[in-house]
Amino acid sequence: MAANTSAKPLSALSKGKAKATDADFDDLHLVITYRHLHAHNLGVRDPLRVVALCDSDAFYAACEQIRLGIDPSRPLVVQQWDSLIAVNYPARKFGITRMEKIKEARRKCPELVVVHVATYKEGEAEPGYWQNPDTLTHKVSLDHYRRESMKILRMFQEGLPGGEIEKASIDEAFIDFTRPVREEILRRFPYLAEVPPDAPRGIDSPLPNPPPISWHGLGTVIEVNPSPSDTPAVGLEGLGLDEDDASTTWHDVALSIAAELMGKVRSDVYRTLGYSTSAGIARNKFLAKLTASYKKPNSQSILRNAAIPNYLKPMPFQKIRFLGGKLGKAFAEEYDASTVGDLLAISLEEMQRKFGENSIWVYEILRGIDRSEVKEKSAVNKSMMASKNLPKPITKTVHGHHWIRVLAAELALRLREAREEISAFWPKTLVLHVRQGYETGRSKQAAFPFTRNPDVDYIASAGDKLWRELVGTDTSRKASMNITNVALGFAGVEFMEIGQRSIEGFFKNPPTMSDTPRSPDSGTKRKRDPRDDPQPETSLTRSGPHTQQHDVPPDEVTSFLCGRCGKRIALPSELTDANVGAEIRTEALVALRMEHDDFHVAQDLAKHYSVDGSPRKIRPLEKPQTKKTRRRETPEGIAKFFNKK
Ligand code: TTP
Ligand code: CA
Ligand code: CA
Repeated sequence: MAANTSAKPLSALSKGKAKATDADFDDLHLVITYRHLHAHNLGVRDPLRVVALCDSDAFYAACEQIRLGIDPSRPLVVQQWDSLIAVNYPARKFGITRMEKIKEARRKCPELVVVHVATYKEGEAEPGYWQNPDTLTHKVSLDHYRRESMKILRMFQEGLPGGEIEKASIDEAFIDFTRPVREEILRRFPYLAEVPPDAPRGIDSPLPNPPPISWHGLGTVIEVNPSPSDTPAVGLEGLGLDEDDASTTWHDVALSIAAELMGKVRSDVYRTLGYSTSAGIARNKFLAKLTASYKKPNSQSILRNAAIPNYLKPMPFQKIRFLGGKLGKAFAEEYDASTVGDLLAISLEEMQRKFGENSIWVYEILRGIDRSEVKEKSAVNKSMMASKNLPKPITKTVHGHHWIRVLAAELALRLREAREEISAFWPKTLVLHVRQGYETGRSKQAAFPFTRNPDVDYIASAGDKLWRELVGTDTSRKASMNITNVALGFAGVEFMEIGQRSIEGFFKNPPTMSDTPRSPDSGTKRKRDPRDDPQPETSLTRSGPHTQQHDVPPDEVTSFLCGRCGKRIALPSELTDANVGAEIRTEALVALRMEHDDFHVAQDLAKHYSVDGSPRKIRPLEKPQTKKTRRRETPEGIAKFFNKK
């Protein structure tokens, strides 16, 4: 496919309101000009934009394998209670999956190494790998994984100066390579720095033809015209494919440079820390994420623009995030379609007539268009929260102390680590949140006075005080207490200006705080992969003054608080960009809630068949709640596919 000359004006592309044309994937063939190359602020409209998603392979399993110094070729799984949460690749060869029970996994592979995830236990300041941890008394600790994850992220940050990096979950990050790659293009091809005097359209002239690219050693280049039987196993890795025909574009050059940089930092991570990773490199976040799973483990794949159509067309569209639920089903039924290709025949007008204005989002994603930005998340806005879903609810106030201590141990550890990282880090407020049954929960907060030694005892005693205030001390009362979740956390993190005033001095005049008790989640939003942490453990990210220009307005709802697990579930960052309409977000949020509810059902089922042989009652699905979203009227358009049972 030669780069054609039917360039679409950038403005049309940026608004996302471009009229549908017959030529799908039109914007893939944008002619790249000197203006594009020399501009520094095209953002998501940049035709030289390159984004990667790098995900660690079998992450928790790798963390344990490395921690224990186990031979990486040995099959290993990570267990949480009686389920598996991570399975390394050698274990996958035995057909073991995350869905399995431990017993079944051991049956498939008798030499399986099984490591139970670390847990907090009352009376211990540190999480540990105890014998027979029990969900009735212990709490999962993901601290080790979080720490290892930070080490990897730091290597990315150090190894990729100039690249914007967004931590997307505990084991993955998006990297925007656009800026460093542009610099490298100008360094390698200095003749591009000046517009030639004879260029026909001045700065708007197309760049000269790019040089041929040797993809050798850069990863698996997804084929432009794959034969139907093509699988990743017969990719083009190592073939030194020289796409020196007319189809090579400057965007391919950009991808190849990003692949070089990504490959280098991946191998540094592997050599230094031992973690193998898989990356996808493409023109935007959506495609980078898809491409990252093209070939795993320990691999990177590159999706050239020219390869996008044939890569997407055979893909079952219901695999795309947010098209997996009722909306996807409705599309499938309405158009008798199953693949992306099937839906490409549907015009934007037709889609919008049937599914509402907002279906432009679907229309675009099917064509590989995603304008969400890679946004570095500032550590400055962090607060932290430890939470435990109680399989055995608390029915007596005196039983709160056990969990307060367990949660306090986690907070003490995390606070200590945060302070090792940033010594000026100090939380202003301690928050306690409890939930009974399906209620949203109640919370109480208090100033958290500074101490040099914020240990378990210190935090637990402040937590106990909040508990007494929130839950009461009345042991005689025949209160029908049924607390199913307890969360203790820090909010309102301060960064003390050490040097300007002493630490103690700082706290003599504590900043005034709102007296209104509020949920630890109100006014917060965070990004997380809800699957990354099946144990309801929450860490909040507050949107403060650092909120980026393109973020949605702070008062807009971009997340919800799950009434079951107390977790705040947030929209993926692709959807929190202001360019994405508020309506889409509302709908996506409802979809997300359904997805999350499904996750609980799966967990309930797993519990139901627990090895202790006592089938437990499966709770009914919570009705998807729309009241937290801003939309009050009956949802129209694609929304109705998300919130009707
Ligand atoms: P994933 O990246 O989804 O999976 P993975 O890293 O184990 O394997 P892959 O090589 O296929 O990427 O999740 C990262 C970690 O998050 C995983 O190691 C364990 C945790 N996790 C859970 O605890 N529960 C879950 O349901 C999922 C999906 C992940
Ligand atoms: Ca992973
Ligand atoms: Ca992941």
